[in-house]
Amino acid sequence: MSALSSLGLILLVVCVHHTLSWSAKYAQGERRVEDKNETMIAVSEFQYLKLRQELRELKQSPCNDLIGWIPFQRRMDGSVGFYRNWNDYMAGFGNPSGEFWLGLDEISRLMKLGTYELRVDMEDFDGNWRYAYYRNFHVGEYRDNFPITTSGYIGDAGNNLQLSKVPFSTKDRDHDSHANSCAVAYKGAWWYTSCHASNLNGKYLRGKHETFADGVNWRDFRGYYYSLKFTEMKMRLRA
Ligand SMILES: [Ca+2]
Repeated sequence: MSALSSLGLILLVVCVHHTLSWSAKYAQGERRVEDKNETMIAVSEFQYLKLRQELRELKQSPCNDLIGWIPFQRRMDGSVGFYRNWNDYMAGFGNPSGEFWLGLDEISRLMKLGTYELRVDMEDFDGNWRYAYYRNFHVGEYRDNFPITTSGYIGDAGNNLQLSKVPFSTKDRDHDSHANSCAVAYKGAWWYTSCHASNLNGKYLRGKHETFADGVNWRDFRGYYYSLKFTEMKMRLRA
């Protein structure tokens, strides 16, 4: 093995180690794990500031491309119900190692650290993978109902989440621009306009479905009558 490739390997190992240990700390400290009888894991402000500092340091390391992605949504087996109310979507729910939603409060809080990019990975039941990347990703504050702004799409899934200041809606909080409630009509919770080109918090319907646009849909990949097998949304600090 040449000196150069040895160096590359060492760097890779170090980066993977950094990434895993940071992810584990983040999962322990930052995400709230849902359990009927357990209290939510609370994080002290001190711990939070420490994690923020670590994230900043990692961003400046040579591991830049491998680290720092913060998953905030995942569907993979239908084990967690996603047709939930506003408070659940604010607080977060599910299992960080499986299906979960990190929570709008937390996503919004992380925004205070700087400028983010977004990546959405998805898979259908035939093993086809697609992604959508947005160079710019922002979620606003509670008082504005956590509006999303995205731009700078690159990908092969289709540009189905390019939005500007669109507030979040749930079945009990209709902030969409449709006369009725998109969240109720399409059994999800999302940044609906009137109504959607993607619905990743929709019902986990396992592939083809008869009902219109209420599954885990990404329009330009498998359309409004196909519910995806896997989706993951993740964000990373850019600057
Ligand atoms: Ca409406």
